[in-house]
Amino acid sequence: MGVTLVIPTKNEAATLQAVLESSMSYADETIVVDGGSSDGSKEIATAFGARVLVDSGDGKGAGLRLAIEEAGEDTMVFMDADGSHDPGDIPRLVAALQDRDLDLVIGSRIRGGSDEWSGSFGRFVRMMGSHMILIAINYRWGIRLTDCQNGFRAIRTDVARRLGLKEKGFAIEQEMVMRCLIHGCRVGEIGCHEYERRGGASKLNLVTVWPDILRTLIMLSLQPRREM
Ligand SMILES: Nc1nc2c(ncn2[C@@H]2O[C@H](COP(=O)(O)OP(=O)(O)OP(=O)(O)O)[C@@H](O)[C@H]2O)c(=O)[nH]1
Ligand SMILES: [Mg+2]
Repeated sequence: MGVTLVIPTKNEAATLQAVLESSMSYADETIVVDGGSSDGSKEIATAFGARVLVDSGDGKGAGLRLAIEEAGEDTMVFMDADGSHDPGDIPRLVAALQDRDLDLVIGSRIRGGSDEWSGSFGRFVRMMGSHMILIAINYRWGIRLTDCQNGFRAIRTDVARRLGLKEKGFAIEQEMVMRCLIHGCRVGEIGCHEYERRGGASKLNLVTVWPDILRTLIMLSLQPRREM
């Protein structure tokens, strides 16, 4: 399987070079999809030979959707630019897709552990919120996932294109899982460890992200199962 690695990036100059150095050898094509960085991230990506796409600036979801349209290989792996993920897990994600005949494989932080889910009240709230969403998805579709929000994941490109993703922001991750389930696609997971971001600043706004996620959850939960 050919692999397109997609790295959504917004002002990640502090970490992008190291992320590219350690990950590009696992992919046949590397796309850095940039959300209007002003810190030289785009230039770093170009210098490293990545294909650079510039999204509409509406958020991470807009970036991933552009990369899905543009990917040249039959498998896509999404990985953040902040050093939170171990590029050595890329072949494991792709192998799970192939060996277990799955359409989407999520890197589960419950199975692999996370350095970002404990240590402060804000992190605890974030972890609890993620679990509530997860429980709702598991209940609605009768499955047993342990993580539906991690951005580190692999999906078959043709499936990703047919999902009709619409989210522009951070709700894209849940939307991808839920639309896969609506269409009867096979969703699985493997354990992947999540590290603290290695530098730069978080782009996640905890106040604005939850309404988006809840809206997506309610809207998609009401949709019947249907063919793609
Ligand atoms: N293309 C694009 N990428 C984005 C945008 N917003 C965030 N990203 C990238 O999406 C990835 C995830 O964003 P983060 O800020 O790390 O979000 P997070 O992992 O939930 O938050 P932290 O745990 O604090 O790191 C990072 O690689 C960001 O640079 C955007 O608008 N467009
Ligand atoms: Mg991050």
